[in-house]
Amino acid sequence: MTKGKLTILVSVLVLGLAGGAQANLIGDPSFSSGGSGTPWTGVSRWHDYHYATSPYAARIGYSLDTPIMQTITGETVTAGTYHVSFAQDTDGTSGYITFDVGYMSGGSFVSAGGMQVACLNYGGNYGSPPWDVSSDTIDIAAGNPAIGQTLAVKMFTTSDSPYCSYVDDIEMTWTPEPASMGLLALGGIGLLRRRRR
Ligand SMILES: [Ca+2]
Repeated sequence: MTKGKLTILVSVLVLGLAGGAQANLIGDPSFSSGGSGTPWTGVSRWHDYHYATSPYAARIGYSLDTPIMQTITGETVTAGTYHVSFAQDTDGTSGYITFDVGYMSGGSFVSAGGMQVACLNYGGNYGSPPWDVSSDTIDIAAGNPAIGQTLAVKMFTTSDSPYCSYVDDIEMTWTPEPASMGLLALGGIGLLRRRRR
């Protein structure tokens, strides 16, 4: 096999893994390790209740100052759309769960873009059913300065309830940006950002 053909083959494989295969980019998405041997950082407490197949969930509301984060080795921030979903269970009456994609710089998380979903109120049933699955998307425009950095994610809550929220079964997949109106809109945002500098 020539070097050119090998490059094409590898490129096709990489594209397939990143987009077509829709692989979950999150490491230990169900917190199966229970707090040890995990890519997650900042989890203040692991809970015994479970949502699906593994008997732990992450508590992200115990301290509003402590997000959970992980670096996704081998993946970079890439223009396109990140599709995010996760299960949540909460004792909160207000607030939001925020999920950001970005990268780590000098021990700090730098956001490239994010999404917010409402904390859902189950009136004190936190930790036990019912759980609800929330989902949204994060668009990363072609001009985003984070592109090419090693991908990391950060999740936290803005709720003022100490028990909001438990999250579990986190999934994030990536697809290329749509080649239509979306591109025009994203290009416009890029131009605006450049003008502000
Ligand atoms: Ca779990």
